[in-house]
Amino acid sequence: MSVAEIKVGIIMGSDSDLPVMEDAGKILKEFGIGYEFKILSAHRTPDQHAEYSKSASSRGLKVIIAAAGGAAHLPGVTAAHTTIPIIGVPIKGKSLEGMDSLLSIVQMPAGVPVATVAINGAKNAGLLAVSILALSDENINTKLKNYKKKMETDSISKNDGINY
Ligand code: RP5
Repeated sequence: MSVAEIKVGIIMGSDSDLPVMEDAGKILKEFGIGYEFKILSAHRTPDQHAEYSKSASSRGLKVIIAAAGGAAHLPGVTAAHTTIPIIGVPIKGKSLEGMDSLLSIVQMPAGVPVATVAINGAKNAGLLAVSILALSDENINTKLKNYKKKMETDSISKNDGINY
């Protein structure tokens, strides 16, 4: 896939975040949306991360999903560098059940928003990126409507066979 077709950047602080973040990629793939995975850390690779965030818009990215665990500064610092919508995914680490990541990401100062999903909420991060892109793409919008319709149908059908 060419760089021009990539609409969503999925960045994360460590390769240890990958098993969770693969779900975001799966959703984007399902909707036929181009994406890229990058390991970038606000702490370990600050220059590379800043360069990525500052150049994201000019490279054609429309949304960035940023995941981090612990002192999870990656989504917020990304938002500081760009006007592209940032979706933050708090990663559940080895301690504190992911509450450290959640609070680090969700408590942004006024003026620098990050749309924070649930702890390990990579699937919803992918779907939120789809929703943002659907605003300006009728094809994606139709697919999203169909996705929701199927979810509704599947949920209703779970009542079949329940007799109590
Ligand atoms: C964060 O530190 C990463 O996003 C990861 O969730 C956490 C631990 O990283 P590793 O020590 O596993 O590389 O920056």
